[in-house]
Amino acid sequence: MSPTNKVHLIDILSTLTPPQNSWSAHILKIRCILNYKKIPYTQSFISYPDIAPLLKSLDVAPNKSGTPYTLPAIIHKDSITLNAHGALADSLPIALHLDKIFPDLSLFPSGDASYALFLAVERIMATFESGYRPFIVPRVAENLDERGKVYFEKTRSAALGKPLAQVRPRPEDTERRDELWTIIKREALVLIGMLKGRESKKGVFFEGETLGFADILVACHLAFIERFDKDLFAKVVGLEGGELRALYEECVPLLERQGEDKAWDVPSEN
Ligand SMILES: N[C@@H](CCC(=O)N[C@@H](CS)C(=O)NCC(=O)O)C(=O)O
Repeated sequence: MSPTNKVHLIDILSTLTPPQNSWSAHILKIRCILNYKKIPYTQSFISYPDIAPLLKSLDVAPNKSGTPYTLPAIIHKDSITLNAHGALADSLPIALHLDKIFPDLSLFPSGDASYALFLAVERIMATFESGYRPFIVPRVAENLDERGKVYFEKTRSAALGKPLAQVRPRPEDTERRDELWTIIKREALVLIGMLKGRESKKGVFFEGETLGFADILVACHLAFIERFDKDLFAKVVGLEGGELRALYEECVPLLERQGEDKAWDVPSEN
């Protein structure tokens, strides 16, 4: 199959300045894939409260757990037949789909071994994220459009059981800060050990000189931190010999390159 029409990527609206305006680690994964494989794409940025109405209108199946309707989503009628709109949500299914339809520059350079590596790194990133989230999530709200901010504060405060503004540890709360930093550092050091590899290892990526989906995943989490907390970002990428910084810097063009803007109509909830 050789798809001809462009893939459309739906991203979340924010007040961040392009080209650093894509910020969600989940959505950045798909942006990186589109950019890495040089897949022609269009993009639109929509406000948080419009995500569910839009995905419902596109007949996207709700997620089996967690928030039912989430971004990223792509629309590509040439290759997606799950619904009449050619829409697909959830970053891993989207990544696997794009890798199948656009096989050049595989996301899994060593095949099954790369996929296993990705799953292991994803597990590490989940714990790493539990350490950095309290620093970052309150800052997301501060950088959303007005409707997005109201929605985000309401849903996240309800999920966390306290006002979002109280989630970020205050500068004087050194005990909580140290506790979270211990988690971040412990997980980052595992990644760094993997990136350093054995004595003979060359290249900044897990598998050496060839990028894979595990590298993209790490770069996207680092970008999420970078967008909202430059000090924490500097502390993380400064660990050891700067292995995480080197990986991140190689991925910056993939994180920043933009598709062609294309407005996408969003239905109202009622
Ligand atoms: N498992 C999903 C998670 C995606 C996710 O959590 N997306 C968030 C933005 S980062 C979202 O769209 N949330 C919608 C909402 O909170 O209403 C994936 O990997 O795509």
